[in-house]
Parts: sequence; C-alpha cells; structure tokens
Amino acid sequence: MSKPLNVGMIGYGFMGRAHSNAFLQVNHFFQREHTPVLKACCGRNKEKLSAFAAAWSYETMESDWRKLIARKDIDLIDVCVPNNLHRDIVVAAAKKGKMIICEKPLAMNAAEGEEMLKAVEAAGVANMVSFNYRRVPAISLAKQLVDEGRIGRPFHYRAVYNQDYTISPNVPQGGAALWRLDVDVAGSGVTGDLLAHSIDTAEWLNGPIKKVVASTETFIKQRMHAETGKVQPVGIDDTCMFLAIFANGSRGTFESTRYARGRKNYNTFELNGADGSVFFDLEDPHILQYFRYTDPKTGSKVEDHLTGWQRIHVTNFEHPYMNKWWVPGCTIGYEHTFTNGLADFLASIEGGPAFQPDIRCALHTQRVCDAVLKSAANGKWVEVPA
Ligand code: SOE
Repeated sequence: MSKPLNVGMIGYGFMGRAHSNAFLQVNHFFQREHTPVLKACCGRNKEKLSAFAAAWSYETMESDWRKLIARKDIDLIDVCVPNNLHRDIVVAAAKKGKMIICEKPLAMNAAEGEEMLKAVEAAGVANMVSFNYRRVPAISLAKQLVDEGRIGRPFHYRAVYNQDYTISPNVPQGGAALWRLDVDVAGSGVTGDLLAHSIDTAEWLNGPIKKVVASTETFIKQRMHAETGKVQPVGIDDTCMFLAIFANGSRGTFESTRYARGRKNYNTFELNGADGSVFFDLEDPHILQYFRYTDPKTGSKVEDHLTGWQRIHVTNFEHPYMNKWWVPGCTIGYEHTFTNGLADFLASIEGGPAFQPDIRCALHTQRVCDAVLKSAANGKWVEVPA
C-alpha cells in the first residue's frame, strides 16, 4: 500500500527544479512504499513561486518558511535555498519532527553544521544531504570496484572540478542568480560549491582526509552587487588548490576554479592503487575508466600484453541503478542522479540500508572545507577534526 509523503519545498531555483523532478519520477522507476506528494512550495518572490508551483503542480504556496515548517500536513522539508539559510531551516524543521533533505554544501561553516547535526540527532529525524554525484552510476561503480578490492593499496587521489562562468569582470555578484559569488550568502566560493562535491566523492571512495594545505585566490577583487547596484569587494575564493593526506596514507591533490575557459562542469577524479586505477570525467558521464593490474579473483598479475585502460560503458543491468532505467546501451543523465538518491533515501526510511551522505557525514566534508580555507589563510598544514 502506498503511503503519501508530503513534501514542503523551500526554494524554486535550479535545485528546486532538480529535486521536484526527482519527487515526481521516483516511483515510476523504483516503486517505493512512499509516494512523494508535492504539497507546498515556499519562496519570497510571488511571481516566480507561482510559476514554479504551476510548472511542478505544487498544491499550495507559502511565502514564509516558518509557516511551512509549522504545517501539520508536511512530512519532509527540502532545503533548496542559498547556503546562509540552511542552518536555521534545518534546525527549525528538525524541532518540528520533519524529515530533511538539504542541498550541499551543508552550511556556511562547520560550526553551523554542528548545530544542524545536534538538532537532527536530538529529534531522530531521517536526513539526507544532496551530494548527487555519488549516484552517477559510473561513480557508484568506482565505489564497487574499490570495495571489491580491485584498486588495492591506494597511493594517489586526484580531483579537478572546473567551470568558467565567472571569468568576465562584468558578471555581478549576489541576487537570485549569482548568490554563489556573494560570500555572505554562500560562505565561500569554489571550495564550498564545487570542491565540497569532490571531497564528498573522495572520502566515499578513499576514506577520510586528515590534513590539508591549500592556496586560494580571488582574481577579480570587486564586482557590482546585483541587489545594491554598488561595486563591492568580492569575498569568495575564485580558485582553490589543495594537497591532502588521507587517513589511509595516500596523497591527494584537489583543484577547482571558475576561470577555466571552456570548462562548464568538468568534474573528474582518478584513484591509483597497487592493483588498479579508476578515472571518471563528468563530461563523459557514462564511462568509468578502469586499469586492471592484478586480477583480484586469482590474485595474479594480468599478463603484460593484456593490460590497458578499459572504458566501461556503465549502462548494463548489472551496473548500479541501471536495471531501474532503460535497456543496456541507453544512457541516463544529470537529473537521474537526484532520482537515484531519492530512491535510496526512501528505501532507508522503509527499513533499507541507512542513507549516506547524511548530515553527520556532510559535516565532515564541511570540516575539510573549513580546514582548506584556514590553511589558505595561514599558509600552513591544517588537521581536519575527526
Ligand atoms: C555551480 O555552478 C553548480 O551549480 C553547483 O552549485 C552544483 O552543485 C553543481 O553540481 C553544478 O554546478
């Protein structure tokens, strides 16, 4: 018997759309016990909110998130608003006993994240942080290969996450479209926005990061603020590079910028171990590259004339999530990563495996981000609190 799960969506931007689509699609493909119902959406701009409600068929609208959270007919609050609002909404929603989905990064900083963790754990509410790239089937397959012991002792992890949309000095900061450039709203620049994804993936595949040393730069020091109309100092990091030491002893390099001309959403990683390597590139999202040096079944080395990088087209029924979608060879896209994640979240509240990443896990990612920014400021290696 299907149980309704009444969703209260806060926000109507890019992520509001991505999550709404997942709520509507999930049961067409995954058949969970709960059926998400788009009960209410909430936002400040009446015109935009009405258009959003109409596009996704939300039943009702609220202009104040506190009112939405107080409603008895809402089971789950989905936080798709700028980072400076995450903490207050999550803490208040947890106190009202609502389940929570929160966009990444978790918060403005780890101190806020700690308050959020305390609130959700005190209330015992199910919670998820939307690091959607874990649910790209090729990235999930990389995790499977690691867990199957095919990489062996890890030595190197290399992550790059580059975009190019802020190169022009004429791009303003702030406002509905460009709040990610306003440090008071976003908390940081590429570190929280892009590298948080890379860190989440890295720690999932290769375990916790213990220590970092970083360098950041703000290339364009002043931009017009879309809300005030004034030219104001820019407080975000436009680029961030850091070295990492993982708890398992392997070494990592992380690089991110929004000034890589030609790169739109170039998110890559490579993990090199004694027995094999994996490489992924979001601009080629259906492919996982795998280099097999040792055959884990026999423990023997692959014959030299047969070694080489394999390009695995991750669309077989045997690949993560793919038996829920189309037939082998047919690809899925960006939006499906949100649906896959929501399916796992619903499974977790229906007695399935605990959902990851939750707020506890995302707090560690936030701590790595904080350590990176601290190191960039003081020029020293910084330990990440456990
Ligand atoms: C930034 O441009 C952004 O929209 C991020 O905020 C998302 O998390 C990322 O997945 C795509 O790029």
